[in-house]
Amino acid sequence: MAGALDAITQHKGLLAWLTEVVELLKPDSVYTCDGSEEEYKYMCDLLVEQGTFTPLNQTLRPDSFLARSHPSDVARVEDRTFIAVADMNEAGPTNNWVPARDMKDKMLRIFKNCMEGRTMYVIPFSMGPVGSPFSKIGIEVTDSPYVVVNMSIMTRVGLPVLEALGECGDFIPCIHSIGAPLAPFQADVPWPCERDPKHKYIVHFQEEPSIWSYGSGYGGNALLGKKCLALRVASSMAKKEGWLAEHMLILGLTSPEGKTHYIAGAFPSACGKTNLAMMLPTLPGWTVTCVGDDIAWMRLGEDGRLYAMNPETGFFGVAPGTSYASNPNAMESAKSNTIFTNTGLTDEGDVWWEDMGVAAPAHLIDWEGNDWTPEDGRKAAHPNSRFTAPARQCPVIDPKWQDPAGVPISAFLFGGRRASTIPLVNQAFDWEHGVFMGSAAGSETTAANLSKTGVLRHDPFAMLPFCGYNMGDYFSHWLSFAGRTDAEKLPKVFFVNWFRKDDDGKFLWPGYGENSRVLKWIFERVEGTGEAVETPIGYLPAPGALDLSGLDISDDAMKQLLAVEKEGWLNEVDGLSKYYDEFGDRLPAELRKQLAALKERLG
Ligand code: GTP
Ligand code: SPV
Ligand code: MN
Repeated sequence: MAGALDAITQHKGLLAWLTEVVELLKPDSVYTCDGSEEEYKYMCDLLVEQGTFTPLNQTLRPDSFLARSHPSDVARVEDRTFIAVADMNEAGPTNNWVPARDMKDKMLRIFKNCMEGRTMYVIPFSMGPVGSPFSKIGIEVTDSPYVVVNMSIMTRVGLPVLEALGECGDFIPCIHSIGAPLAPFQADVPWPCERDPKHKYIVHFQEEPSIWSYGSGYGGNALLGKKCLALRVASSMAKKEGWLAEHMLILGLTSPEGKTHYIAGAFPSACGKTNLAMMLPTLPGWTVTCVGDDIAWMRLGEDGRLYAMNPETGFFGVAPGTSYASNPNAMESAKSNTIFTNTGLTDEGDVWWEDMGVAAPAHLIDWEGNDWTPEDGRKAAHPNSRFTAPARQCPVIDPKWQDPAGVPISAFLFGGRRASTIPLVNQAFDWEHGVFMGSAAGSETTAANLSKTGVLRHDPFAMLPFCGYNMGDYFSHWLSFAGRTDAEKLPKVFFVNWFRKDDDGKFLWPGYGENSRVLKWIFERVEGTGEAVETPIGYLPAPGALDLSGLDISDDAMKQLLAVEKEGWLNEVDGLSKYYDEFGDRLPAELRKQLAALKERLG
């Protein structure tokens, strides 16, 4: 356990970097994580002692804990997230660009002495199976034990990673601080962090690469393997190396005949990835297995197909809305060994959140630590409250979920929250049209980031907050796959929308397990058996092609869900045309061509 690092690794680069970091951050002590079970328990005990963790009822929720964050620190901070490179055009119009050199100077000032009075934890972690040539190793230093235990669930942590690194392997330095040094004898608080939003920084030095995150202890701001490394840094490496790092779930869909196709889907934050990734199909005989719920790393295999792997080992899932009715496999995954953050706490010592499928208790402690009763009208759980659960606990985890080679992808889904216009499902004519569809994606914003919720924004490929380089170049990168393999080996592309609403603001489609009906049609399209009609926007299910057996839904609702509304689509075209302007000459000509062709088809 907490051994001196030079007794554990002979990696000179790592030791030199850590010496520099300690000099800069001035922690009281340094602890290197070995990734053992004893260590995890020790850290949980420490968090209980410090008041960050409340142990949950051992019978109801074994080996699980609740953390309440500071109310200023409840989600990702997109406007404090930066891409630091020399040339602004390499970050592109969708990122907050900062000149790398200036930002490095600033970071060196801000991080100076920021760990005084605290322990610095060194977390060696691997995104992807330890030792696989496709995995990436990071070393996160952090002053948050909460981050240590969450990283232990979400990634592969500890000595095996240092072993794989050897004496000269590459690693991505990740520096994290909550930005709350402790003076001698100063009492700590349960969730120390920088409270002024303008003093938080999530910075990616893409040219090195390295990650510097200051001020927040929450989710993607602080668990640096996830959005920072596995998406922003990895997407930029992937562009150079010819692969893809995407904000996508990966699922296996098996037909009653026993045939499996793997599907990857990109939906923006809090738009249904975890739910789809482990859904329980309502259609008899169909099964879904989960490879991953948030991030997919993909590369072309020797056979010319795209293979996807999940670089993570856990789920950091949205709690509200998760119930045995909507997502039983998530409920089972979070039954034990789980960290809950910002949910309610019942008098029995279990967690509770809105739409958990359990009646609200007469009294509980809400996410801010206050007494709560149903009459209060406030939410008991924060809308972005989360569970951190080990993927291995998912009852439908796919047998190949840790296979370093990944799984072959047959179909891509793009989507988002769209109350109008966008139909339930729609298939692209070909790869280029599919890339166009991905680029055209948009969604109403959610509580997963600190900005305003419910605002419609463009979110190409659900990567708006996560693409670590110029989005125009990203589009070109996606298009380039057509020239690198046979067209028929590339996944078929579909656009889905579970969030269409009627005039009263109610969802038209039941969603969740019923989405299996849409997956079945997609499976059949991949197999070449599903019936479709050609429309100006793509292929839609032919009448009767969508299996609605046993589903109580009106003809009128289905008509709306599968309509191609000319007015709405012309609006989309206009909006997209203006959006494309932002990319200037970095926008691939192919996408303009696709947009013009869509406009023409709409007539
Ligand atoms: P991140 O972890 O932020 O990337 O989110 P995610 O894309 O994994 O979203 P998740 O599956 O956690 O769903 C977010 C919210 O959308 C939850 O409150 C779900 O209940 C709700 N949701 C998910 N799927 C559906 C669906 O098919 N229909 C409807 N109406 N709501 C859904
Ligand atoms: C998201 O916001 O897309 C998440 C949650 O998956 S977080 O890890 O906080 O980024
Ligand atoms: Mn996500």
